[in-house]
Amino acid sequence: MKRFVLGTLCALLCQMAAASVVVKDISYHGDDGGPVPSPTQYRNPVLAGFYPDPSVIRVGDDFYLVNSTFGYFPGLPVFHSRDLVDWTQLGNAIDRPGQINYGHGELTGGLFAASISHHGDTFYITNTCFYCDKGNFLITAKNPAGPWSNPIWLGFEGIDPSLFFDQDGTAWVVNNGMPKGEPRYEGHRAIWIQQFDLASMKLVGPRKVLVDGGAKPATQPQYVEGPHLFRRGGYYYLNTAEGGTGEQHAEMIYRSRKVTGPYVPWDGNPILTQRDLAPGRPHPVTSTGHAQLVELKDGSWWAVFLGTLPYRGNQYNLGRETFLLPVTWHDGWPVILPHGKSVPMVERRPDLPREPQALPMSGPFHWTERFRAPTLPMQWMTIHAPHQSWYATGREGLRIQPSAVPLGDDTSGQPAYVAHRLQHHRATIDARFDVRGMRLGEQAGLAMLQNETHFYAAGVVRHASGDVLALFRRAGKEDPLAGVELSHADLPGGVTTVSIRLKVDGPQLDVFYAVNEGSWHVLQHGLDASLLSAATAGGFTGVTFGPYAYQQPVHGSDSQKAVGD
Ligand code: 6LW
Repeated sequence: MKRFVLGTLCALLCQMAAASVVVKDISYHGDDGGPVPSPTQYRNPVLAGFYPDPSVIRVGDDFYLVNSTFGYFPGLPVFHSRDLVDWTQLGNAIDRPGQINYGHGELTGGLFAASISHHGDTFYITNTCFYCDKGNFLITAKNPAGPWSNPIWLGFEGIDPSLFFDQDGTAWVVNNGMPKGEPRYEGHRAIWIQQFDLASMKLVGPRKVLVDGGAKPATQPQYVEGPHLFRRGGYYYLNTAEGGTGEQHAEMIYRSRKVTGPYVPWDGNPILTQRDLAPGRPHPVTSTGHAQLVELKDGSWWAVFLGTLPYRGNQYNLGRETFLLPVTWHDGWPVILPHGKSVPMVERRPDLPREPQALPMSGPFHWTERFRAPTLPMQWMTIHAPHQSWYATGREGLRIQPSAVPLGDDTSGQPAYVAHRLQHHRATIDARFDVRGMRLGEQAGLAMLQNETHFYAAGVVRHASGDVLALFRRAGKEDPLAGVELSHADLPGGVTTVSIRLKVDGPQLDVFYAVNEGSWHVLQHGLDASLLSAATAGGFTGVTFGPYAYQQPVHGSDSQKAVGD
């Protein structure tokens, strides 16, 4: 038995030592300029980059927030804050490969909008795994940092389930679903409610429609979704998003004396939107919606919601980000932002003691990651969950074993790609690779990726004739799964270390490289980074970057050398 374990371990480690690349470090510098907050202010977004669909709760003096992550693993980051502004990630609610079966779907499928709640001594997250596993589920944890339970599948159709605990301890799930009967128009959806029994962990009693279509059904509202219930005074409030998660996105409010309705929409709706503002305004924020409101101990209210920061019209690469704004009350109705007002980039901080933050999540910042800790830091991700270990952190850095699956293949296995969210429009990413362990036919470098059909990848390719630094681009389904080679530079013989730099500035990307810690050379200037925007690439994710390693199919003379290698 012991020998078997050692044998298996050696098989893995020896294999990794034989054919792999080592990422010595990655440095990130990002600065988008913009208004600078004074000491009494904070900056929006509070979580920059691909942190969509925020859900927030308060438990005593502590706030917790979760985001959606789609096809990335680990999924559903859980953040903590005591001031609502400075958030520190505690863990990921989905962090075991066996917890959720992501399948081999598109990156934009997977873990949709999650909702966090708390009751007694337990935290709950409700979520939908879209196109994978069995739809809507619930997970629980005693500690929000984890471990979170395996999913309990809830078995109803639709998305965006949110669990609400009433004062008497009864629990209710609201979610987006198809309307009763035939949809009247494209995008016609409804908000449903059903009671949830904590003892059996099952939905009980009748399902009921609370909102059919949206706040003004005659206008055929699209995609009513992201519902949350809360209580204030003698009312139950229901807030929902509608208009779709793009430029038409808006947040609506309804209220009722009874949790099961009927809910009446406010005639002052929407309580948040940017859809009717002038496109040329300074510092535009678009697509605002999918909000959740939270009450502070002092009785004031705040809201988190998603928004995007576009360049050139409505193009944005970073994905949907998490914003924060104070809520004001008007005749018993909450308003996140009065009509016609643009989302402020800086705002007065909540009246809460300031909380130190482990890692900056907004504004200009830089960091260097050396991957020396025993595990990958919790903000790094892979595409779907790894079912065998192909990367390892340690004293030398991040060792990656190349995959035969290219970055663009979302059906046959897992590409070897370790991803971090891009958090600025203007950013420089430098990565140093020890390439001594690479084999013939292998490719390893730095990628910037919006999804499997839209990415850039700059990597060392080990040919029998010598090493080259090659740049690949995939700009649509028609391109090969590993991308089209745009350019390459021959590398001198005996190269041990190669550095690759990606410099992005809104719609422009420049790629550089350096050999054996030497000076930087341009590989290609002025590439079109807008193909990484949601407008071009589609989907719900945001851009990530990181090291990748790919075992290219080996042909001809290369294959003979590789066999004897
Ligand atoms: C999510 C829905 C939405 O489930 O987009 O922005 C979907 N809102 O509520 C994916 O994030």
